[in-house]
Amino acid sequence: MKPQFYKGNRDAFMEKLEPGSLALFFSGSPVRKTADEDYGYFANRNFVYLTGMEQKDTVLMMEKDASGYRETLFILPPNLIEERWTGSRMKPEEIEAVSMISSFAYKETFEEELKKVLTSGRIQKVYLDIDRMEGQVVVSAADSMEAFLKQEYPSMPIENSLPIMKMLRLIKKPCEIRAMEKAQEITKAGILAMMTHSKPGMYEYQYKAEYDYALAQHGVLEAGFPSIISAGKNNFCIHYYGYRGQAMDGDIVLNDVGVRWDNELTDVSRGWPCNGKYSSRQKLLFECQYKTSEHMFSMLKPGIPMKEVDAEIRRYCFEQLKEAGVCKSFDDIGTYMWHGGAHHVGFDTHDVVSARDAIIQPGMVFCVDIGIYHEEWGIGFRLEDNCLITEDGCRNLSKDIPRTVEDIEAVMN
Ligand SMILES: [Mn+2]
Repeated sequence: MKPQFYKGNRDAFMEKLEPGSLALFFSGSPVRKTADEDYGYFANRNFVYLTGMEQKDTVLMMEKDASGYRETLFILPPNLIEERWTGSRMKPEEIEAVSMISSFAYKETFEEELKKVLTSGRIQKVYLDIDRMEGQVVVSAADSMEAFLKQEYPSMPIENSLPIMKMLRLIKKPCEIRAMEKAQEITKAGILAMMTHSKPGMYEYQYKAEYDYALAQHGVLEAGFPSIISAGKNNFCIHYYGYRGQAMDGDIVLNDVGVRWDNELTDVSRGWPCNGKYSSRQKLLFECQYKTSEHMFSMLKPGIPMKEVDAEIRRYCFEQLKEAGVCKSFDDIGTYMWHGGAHHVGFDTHDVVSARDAIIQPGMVFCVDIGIYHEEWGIGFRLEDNCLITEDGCRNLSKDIPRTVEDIEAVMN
């Protein structure tokens, strides 16, 4: 992504604020795993969306007044000893090249600067990016800052930036779509590697190894999110991460995987027979999925309420299952359809956007995910693609990843 993208995101965010507002965004810090080992560090996505950089312990401060806004990035200072162990820290000129931020200060001065700004009389409210989940254990930097401000500046109103960020992230820009298209190509390589190596007796971890290997060959060193790769009965666990099961002759192998490229994700699912040939029952259910998916792609366009997407998937898929003689009454559809499938994709797999009551608009990207689970027959799979809404319809971004019985059998044999 070009630095103009990140600068544009900051402009768009600050546009929504009134003069007298101060906004703080934190990249976050690594979380300790054990002893002197941390979990893999993952920068806060809203921070990345605004800056394009992922360095830990960094703070973006933006202040709006009547004439516009000014910004400062508080970064870690150079530290030769630390950098010898953990690698070099980004220098201001390197950060400017990715973010177009040109005003810097060292992190150790942040509290002092914050105090100066908050006591200047210019600030009427502070925006923090607060995104808590129920039962959350780890306290984010924004959470800590909220507690600090409530303690030290109890009369200072605090607002949440998250609703604005969710609105901005909802509509994808052309450069985001290009990154997603590249991510789709690599996702395809990963899924094809699993399909073409597939054979009865293969373990789920061997499929996963094929996927990870194919990604690494394209410079993607980590799957976009924890890969779901399951076989046979394990397909009935929707978020399965066991990897120890074995695909036996006649089993379906199911993947639900993604790739992150330039911060944009994919989220694609396919289910194929490990022996390369769908049985008649597998084919019957697969056709119901496929027809439902095609139906959705034919009807999705700007103007439709988002909540109708899942409802229509359910209704249409029921019709297919009824015609196939699998499900007689709509009341029983829950026996075979266990989940909806219209979550947005972007900087996150389950993208943090406000879409609950949204009307479908050009630039949205969401999953069309049709899952059918027939426990009695031992067949469970889903067909999940990524749909970009265009001016007059939509485009299936993952259409080149084999998605019909014929295409899947052709690549496997
Ligand atoms: Mn998925």
